[in-house]
Amino acid sequence: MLMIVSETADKIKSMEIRGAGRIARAVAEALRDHALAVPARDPDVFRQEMERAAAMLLATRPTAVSLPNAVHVVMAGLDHAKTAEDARAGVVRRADDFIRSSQHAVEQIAQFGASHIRDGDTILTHCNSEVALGCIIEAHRQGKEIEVFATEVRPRNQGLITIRTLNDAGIKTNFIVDSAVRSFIHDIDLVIVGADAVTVNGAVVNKIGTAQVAHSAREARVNMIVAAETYKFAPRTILGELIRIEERAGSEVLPDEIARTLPHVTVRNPAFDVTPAGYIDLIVTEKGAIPPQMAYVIIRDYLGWGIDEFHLAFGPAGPNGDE
Ligand code: RUB
Repeated sequence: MLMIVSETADKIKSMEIRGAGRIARAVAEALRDHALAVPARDPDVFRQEMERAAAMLLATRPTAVSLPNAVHVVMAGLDHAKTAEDARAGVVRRADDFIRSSQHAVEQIAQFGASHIRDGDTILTHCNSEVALGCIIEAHRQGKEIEVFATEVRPRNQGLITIRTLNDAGIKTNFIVDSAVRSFIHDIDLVIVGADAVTVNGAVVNKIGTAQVAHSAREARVNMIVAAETYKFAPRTILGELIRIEERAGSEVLPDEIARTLPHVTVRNPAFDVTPAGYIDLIVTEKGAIPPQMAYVIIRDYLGWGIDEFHLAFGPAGPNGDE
């Protein structure tokens, strides 16, 4: 019964499906297809089946907050349903709405983001972000003469996907190793990256190396913008919850046969890092561009989490019991 869901879960774990936006849409699709496949007529049994599927998807990768946000949005289709048919219809409708609005958000951000790119700009991007690339490609489509520097993105080489996409769009692109960012930063007019999570204090969690790129950009006074749909903002950071940074197998960095010969060496392989709000000029969302310090407003107004829910969930003392 969980076939569809476990296939999607495996693809997310193996990174066949990757990138925070694509992961979110795949999860919504899997929950929708699962809802349609579950024969349950009893609403409680149907709910349990859906909760099992949601748990399986949530356990795939820990960092991209678009995943739990998509699950939350779709599973809300079960609320107030008196019959399994109502619950099924609620899940399907919410999943379809989520997928549609996610695609619309990507297009909208491309428009807003492109307006921050000037004719003649040289742009640096890191990793492979659908929305960041959307901004760059839209600027090119508008006829702006642009050039891109794209990093390799060790250890998984997502930069290869990026340069293929840029090449296919006919955009002049330079491919560099991650450690060359500092050497080229004075040739760059604007840095654009995506996000896996944006916390309530405006910090951005994105592919490992983003924080180093941001540091170089700040030192060279190059602006850095982050392209992120509102469902990449992390509501639970209001409650003090931290974003978990995924640490992946050391074999992605150093082959096991070499690692075995080095018993005193431990390979560390965090997949993401945190760029503080102070290094980011703007976050471009589908609702418009905001300074990172306004992240709380997005969480409250567009994800429906505010200080009231915080009090409802934990009482005025907050999650740790401190006033
Ligand atoms: C992908 C990554 C991307 C964000 C945003 O990491 O860090 O920059 O997910 O991507 P991984 P998008 O390859 O480990 O999933 O804009 O496509 O959602």
